Amino acid sequence: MNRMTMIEVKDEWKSRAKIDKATYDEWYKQSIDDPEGFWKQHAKRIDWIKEPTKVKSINYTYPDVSIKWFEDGELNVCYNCVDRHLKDKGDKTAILWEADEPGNAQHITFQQLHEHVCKFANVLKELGVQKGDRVVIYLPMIPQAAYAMLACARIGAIHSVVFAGFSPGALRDRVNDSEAKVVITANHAPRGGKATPLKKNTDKAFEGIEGDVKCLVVKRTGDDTPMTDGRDFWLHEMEGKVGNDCDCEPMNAEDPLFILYTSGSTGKPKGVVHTSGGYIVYTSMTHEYVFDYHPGDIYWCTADVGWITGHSYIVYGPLANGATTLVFESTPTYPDASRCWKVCEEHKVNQFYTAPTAIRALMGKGRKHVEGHDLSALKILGTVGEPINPEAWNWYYEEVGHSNVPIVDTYWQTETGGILITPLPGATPLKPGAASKPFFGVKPVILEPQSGEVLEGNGVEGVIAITDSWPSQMRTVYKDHERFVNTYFQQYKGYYFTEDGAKRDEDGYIWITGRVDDVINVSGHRMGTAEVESALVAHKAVSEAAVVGFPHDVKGQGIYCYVTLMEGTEPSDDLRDELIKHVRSEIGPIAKPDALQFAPDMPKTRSGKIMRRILRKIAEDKLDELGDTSTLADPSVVDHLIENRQNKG
Ligand code: 6R9
Repeated sequence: MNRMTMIEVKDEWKSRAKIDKATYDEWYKQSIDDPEGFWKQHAKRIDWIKEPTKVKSINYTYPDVSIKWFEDGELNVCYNCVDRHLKDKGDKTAILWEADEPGNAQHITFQQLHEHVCKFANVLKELGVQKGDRVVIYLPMIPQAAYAMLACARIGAIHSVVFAGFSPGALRDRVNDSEAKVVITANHAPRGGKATPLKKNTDKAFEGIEGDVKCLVVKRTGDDTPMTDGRDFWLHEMEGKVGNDCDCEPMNAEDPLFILYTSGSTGKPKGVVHTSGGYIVYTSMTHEYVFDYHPGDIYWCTADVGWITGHSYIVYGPLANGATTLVFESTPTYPDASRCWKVCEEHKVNQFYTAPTAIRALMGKGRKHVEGHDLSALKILGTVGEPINPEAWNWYYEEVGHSNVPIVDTYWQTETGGILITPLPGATPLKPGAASKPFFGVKPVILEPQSGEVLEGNGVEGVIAITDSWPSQMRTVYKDHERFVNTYFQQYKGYYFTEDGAKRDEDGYIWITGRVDDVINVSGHRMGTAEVESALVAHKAVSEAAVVGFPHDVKGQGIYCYVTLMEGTEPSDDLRDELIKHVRSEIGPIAKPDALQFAPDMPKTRSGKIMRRILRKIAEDKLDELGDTSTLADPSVVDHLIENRQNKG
């Protein structure tokens, strides 16, 4: 990589930042040389009921993997996010809610947050929820989503948030897998001027939900929704029946805080389990230093609470720090592409954290939407979710930050709970497109993909793995520890394997090159190709399906499907539309294929394995990179596929 593209840390950034280069170097060294001492010290940022005496006990030896942090400590995460701020920040805004329709913002103070969360927690108890029970949260971006999460944390229930854009089928599977007691939803979910009938989706999911599961409904709009007696309860009615006080349940540091399902390369989505102590230490600490959060700052992360970014950097990290966190119900393009900048101007947003796909979409709408807005309060810009192309990075830096605001390109995963690799605004010279440097306590290595050998030094490329643990690492796959161990610890022994490719350049900067498994990244959302394939083959017309990603200007990657039809079924445009709609309704709008090609035959090896490499190259129009096709059972299949390539929209 060209050293010329490096942007030095400006004096202004240095002078306001909590961590300068010398501090970064010193703390990083300490965190690696003496992790016990380092994390014992930094665990003090949290209020413990019983301070931990043990810091870490980690075993990465396959297959006996076990990860524990602060294991004899006791705390309550909700207390740390709410109660402990009441004394000196009670009247300060905790949640700044920006509703779908502009001009309807609401400020919820820490005092009010406390009242809402206590009531909510009492309602859950009234519905029979106890410590350790699972609660599914299927809500749009409304304050009640945060109340619900914090209420669970308060009483020791384990929440599982399901993205409100997911289909009834996806909701049903997650409720059943986690054996939840309650599903929390809203009657309607307004977004971008349209309202999704969320409760209706939930009703559909309930047709396949096993056991005695209750449904708690938030009245977001005036619209009515049918309620089932004995199963469905309005939140506002229940709140009228319960008291205002609710004690915080003392939790062990290793008690689960939440489950969050995420896509993998095989099978069903995995229930990623995060626990209490290490998670809140690490998310609050990264939030403070990566975003250089200072008391009084207005912090905005545009993610959805349905994803890990919403958990760690809208709700838990910021609130544990007593920050004002902006919760955004709408989309960056509603009512037009200036929405984000209007919100930044109106609320004097200091930190703005979004995804490359949003930046590319806004860039595509032109600079006129940014121009003329007073963005002078912005101190930090952030990105997450996928590699950011330098063009989008430069646009963000120049048009939004006026070349005066550092960008933190934060690399991490659902599994890692918090940010692993990122520049720090006062310490790290910036390179457009590079996730840059490890956060404290994180020891990344680049491995040679085949041999697993560690590639030392700079100027190397391979896959990225992490030596040793950090406090917010996932602990297990819900009800399937073996899957956890096999997915992340089997291939490269002694390391946590991220399933991402990466390089370390001549300056020691880390660049993430993307997934090396069958996961594609659509608008920053992880999608297992296997999930889309199984949705397709669930349709009666389909006998076989293969799904690959291709580069997409706005979404990062798009979804390209190859479909073999059942004997006697004729391909047609109508059937193509029907299959695309089918995937959309089976999984959700984010899984809608961008192209679907009928393939009478798939390119297969003689042992019957579909050669996805070839399908990928065809979808990418890289016909000169098809490579060796001689091992195919029938090489002529490829010509047919090339001739019938589909327009990718
Ligand atoms: C937080 C989140 C994780 C996958 C990850 C990687 C990609 C995330 C990135 C990035 C390059 C960044 N990813 N941040 N790639 N640069 N700054 O996104 O979690 O939804 O689990 O996705 O996203 O491929 O493995 P999750």
